[in-house]
Amino acid sequence: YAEDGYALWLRYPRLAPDSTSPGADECPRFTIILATPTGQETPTLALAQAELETALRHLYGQPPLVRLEAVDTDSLPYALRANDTKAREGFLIAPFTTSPQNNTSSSPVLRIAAASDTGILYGVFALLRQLQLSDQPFSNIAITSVPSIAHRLLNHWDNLDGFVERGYAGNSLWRWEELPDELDPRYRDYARAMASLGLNGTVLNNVNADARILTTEYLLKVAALADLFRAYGLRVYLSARFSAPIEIGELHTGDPLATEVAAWWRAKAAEIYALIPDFGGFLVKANSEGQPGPHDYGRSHAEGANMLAEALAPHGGIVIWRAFVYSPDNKTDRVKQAYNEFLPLDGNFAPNVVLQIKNGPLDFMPREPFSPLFGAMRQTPLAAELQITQEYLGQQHQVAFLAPMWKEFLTSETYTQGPGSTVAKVIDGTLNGHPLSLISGVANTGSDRNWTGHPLAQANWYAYGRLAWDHTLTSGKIAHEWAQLTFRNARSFDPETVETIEKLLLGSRETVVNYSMPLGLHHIMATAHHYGPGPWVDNLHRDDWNPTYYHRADEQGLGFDRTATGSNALSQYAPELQTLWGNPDTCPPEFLLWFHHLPWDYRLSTGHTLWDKLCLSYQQGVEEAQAMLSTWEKLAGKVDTERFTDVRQRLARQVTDAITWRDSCLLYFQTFSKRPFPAGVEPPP
Ligand code: GCW
Repeated sequence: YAEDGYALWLRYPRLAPDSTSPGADECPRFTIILATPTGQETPTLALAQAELETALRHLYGQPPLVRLEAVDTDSLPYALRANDTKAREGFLIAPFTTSPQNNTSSSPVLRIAAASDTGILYGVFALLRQLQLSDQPFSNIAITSVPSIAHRLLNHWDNLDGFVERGYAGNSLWRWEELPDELDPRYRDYARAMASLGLNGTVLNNVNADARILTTEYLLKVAALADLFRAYGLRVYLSARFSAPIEIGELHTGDPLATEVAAWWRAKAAEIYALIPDFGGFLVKANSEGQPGPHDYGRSHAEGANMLAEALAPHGGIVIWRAFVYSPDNKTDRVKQAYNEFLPLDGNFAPNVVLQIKNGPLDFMPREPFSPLFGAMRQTPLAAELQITQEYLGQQHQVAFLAPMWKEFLTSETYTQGPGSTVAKVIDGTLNGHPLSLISGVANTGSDRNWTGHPLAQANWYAYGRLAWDHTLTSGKIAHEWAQLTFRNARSFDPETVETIEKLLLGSRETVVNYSMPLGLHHIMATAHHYGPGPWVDNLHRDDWNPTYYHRADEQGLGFDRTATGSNALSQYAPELQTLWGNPDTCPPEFLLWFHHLPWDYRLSTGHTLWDKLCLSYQQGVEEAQAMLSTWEKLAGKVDTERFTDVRQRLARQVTDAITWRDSCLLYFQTFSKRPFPAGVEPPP
């Protein structure tokens, strides 16, 4: 079929016959047992069977025999037996051996067992992935897997008019004007892709929410999607606008402590659950960037969140309250505000509230240290919000594989309970003992035929899903999986092509950092659209939107002093990190200008002056971008023409963009440094 990217990582190319195969080209007919507590056919198990049949027919030329069986839950491994979402969604895949007298066929038998049907579906996708990745014979596959995090969500920033905020792959997938009567077949393909990664939740609408999504008219549309997604284990959530009782109700206030407001939300929750019994809950952006919220009534975030939580609690729903807040009047340092606003509220949130925090304290920059809230707030379940869409990393024009960035974040030490207190353990609930755990990724999907605009950006959706399931996976493993699943060709499998793509992906995010915001620089992109450089003063009304606020270049030097002599944002971290990051000589170079304002002649451990290192970093970024293009060009004839050409064109643009970044930033910063470019740096024209 056409390699237009629509099939994502679910292409199922024909594989060479399994090595257990007796004949050269003949595959044995595999038998797969799906074992659940009831052993009964359900819509989810029907999907699991259909997936196995289609996939194995493509992979081996013959569908398997699939049998349903009841399993005694007590016989499952402990990890799958616990009474929580993680255990219920886990699975076990193991070879099945019958006693010799019962063994009527010599063909291999595998058994997938789980405590829920969704667990089986996830197990089926894991098996299919494994078959395409390893040379293991079918009958040797043995995997037990349980997700690290209970709620694994995509956040769509999709508006009701079809526009996607920070979306670079076409319009929204949701055709609101057609729903609920007409169901685009693409909804199923979306849900199937989500299930293939083990993602179990989707927030359909933008956090800059339109209250109309909560009207009956729209809830019927949402219910149609939820009905379709259910069998895939995918639950629907909605972004709720805090002022909805005024905008779509008949109230004159949205005050969370007013009884009529609480009653309005209780009734709304009841209406939603009558239509969507497994509705996930509300995501709320409050008192941030002009959105309404409890502060409008002199109430706290906790009072706002708890009022909604109380409405959802009887139905089992949760409130996902965002911590992305900053004010125009914040004169000290924007990155300190969320901590200052939320830490005093720790312990005040209802048990079905989770606080959703962006990975860094600023805003999805190419590189940021982790938000200090992850270390500080111990009594509240904390969720990570990652951005899959590349708002600040070249959008759909540039390749930036984000797994290394997310791993950097997840493995960050908070030190709150000594070494090993990683951000990942905060999010999965284990460090602070929270049963509620959640992760969100801001989607990079859209109506483009290949889902993500840039063909290689599919790898970011994939990587997010895989890490949400298992945050211990390495970037290398994820890149390898994705490249192999996505670029393996029928019969003519070429491991070198896969390896080349894998390596290209793995270095790409650092390349983007190097040519755009190296050494801890941040927020120096062009205003509003956030594409390309713009470190200069812009005609903005707000200090905290002005790039000069962040880089603080002057004749003396460059960078934001966040130590005690500056904003002291550093004090929001554990003492170990304050010591490490507080001294420019021990601060890792990648955070240097995040935490320090340093003289142009400051000498780094590499022996370079700050100015020279800055120039060399931008130059390195350009050279790396050029190398990505030439690496890709070597794949001519090895990758299908459609995807080859598409990626080549985008990489060529990425080189031009990298040069623009380097030239703009260096010429601009040179007006302060007044120093020449070091050898090896091509002078900008
Ligand atoms: O990064 C900024 C984006 C806004 C976004 C906001 C947020 C949804 O530029 O487009 O709004 O963050 O995360 O709320």
